[in-house]
Amino acid sequence: MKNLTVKKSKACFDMAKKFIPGGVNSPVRAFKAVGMDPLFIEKGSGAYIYDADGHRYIDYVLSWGALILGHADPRVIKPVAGILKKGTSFGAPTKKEITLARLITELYPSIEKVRLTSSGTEAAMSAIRLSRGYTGKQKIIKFEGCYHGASDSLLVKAGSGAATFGVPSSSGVNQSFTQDTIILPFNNIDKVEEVIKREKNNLACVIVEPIPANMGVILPKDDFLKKLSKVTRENKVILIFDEVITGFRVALGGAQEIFSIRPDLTILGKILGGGFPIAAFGGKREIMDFLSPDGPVYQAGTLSGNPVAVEAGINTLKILIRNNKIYERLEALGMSLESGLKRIIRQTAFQVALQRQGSLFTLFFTDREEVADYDGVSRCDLRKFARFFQKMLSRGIYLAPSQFEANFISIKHSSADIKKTLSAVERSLNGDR
Ligand code: HOZ
Repeated sequence: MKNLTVKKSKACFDMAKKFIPGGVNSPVRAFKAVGMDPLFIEKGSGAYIYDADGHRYIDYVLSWGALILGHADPRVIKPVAGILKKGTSFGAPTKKEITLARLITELYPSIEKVRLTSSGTEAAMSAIRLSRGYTGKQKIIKFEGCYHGASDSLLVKAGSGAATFGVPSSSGVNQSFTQDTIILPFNNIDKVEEVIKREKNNLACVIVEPIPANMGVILPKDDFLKKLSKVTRENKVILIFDEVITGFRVALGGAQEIFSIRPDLTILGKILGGGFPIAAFGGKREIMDFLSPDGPVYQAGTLSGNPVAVEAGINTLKILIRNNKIYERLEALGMSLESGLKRIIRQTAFQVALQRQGSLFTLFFTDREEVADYDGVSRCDLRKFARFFQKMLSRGIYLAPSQFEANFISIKHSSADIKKTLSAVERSLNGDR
């Protein structure tokens, strides 16, 4: 294994730490969980990113899943360049917002009306407020290890960076903000049913990542989601699917398409903006009409629905809609990665478990056959994960720098990229030969 020369990245990081807390604008990027300094990225093209020292990597982070078409797809970038000349933000409505809203409602039958925001955090926070305003009830249920952005009432036992740094419940969040958040283990439907029936008169909503991907990829068991949908409906509790990661990723219509479930509200982001900052929340008309200016629940944003991100979003969705083979191709790439990894795991008898849904996957460093919840992820060998990550990086493979995150494949990844990745996995698991 060759050591990476990362002098320029290191110099950038030293400088960044002087002006930016921890040197980064989002914690998990700091690479702390994998015991090294972060790479500074110069550019991306297709399935690859290039660091400040000129190394090329096959990228499985893809801006945390946003870039399903790969980096700098000209079909997204060129029209955006055209839009930029006409102005970047007006703080007033534009026609293309209607186009994007309509596309979303066509792809997600559960969404009759939708509002655009600039980040998933805002969208999730607003969906919670809307649920409370609509039902007149206070409490919410979220699942341990699921992550719905960094707003106060949702930053309890959260996944992603919060779990990575061992502070799943952040300091600085008043207890009064979280006392109405009930935390339950994912995949345990008996517990969920018991609590919903008991708390139904106080419970505004249940928020869930239908396929959690912020504690690594966890697959919902049997009919966990179907039963969750039934028990929320029967007890007049709003069901919110956070599909920021799974939306347009596991299928064009997200996890709700795969499981044939219509949640009351849905949160979208990442792919929706094609690499630009945008997110959305939407759902049943009668709930969405509770939003200001028609209803009493306030929600707003200066850059919400800005023309640049909207243009990127429209073009990304149109490409996904027109090319119905894209999801077949992503599944084929995911499948070839899975079968290769499983062969290596069998041959080497290494204690790792692969979990995958389409182009979304995680390798868990565990002796268990499957990981079904946050407790299972917490038992993984984080030191082994960190060593594996470092070895993969030195072999030109850029994976998510935390056991508590997912990896992503884009349509620009080729069979040769998958082959190279598998060879790097084999050598990294086996140590250096
Ligand atoms: N919360 C994101 C991953 N699930 C990380 C965002 C970032 O660091 O860019």
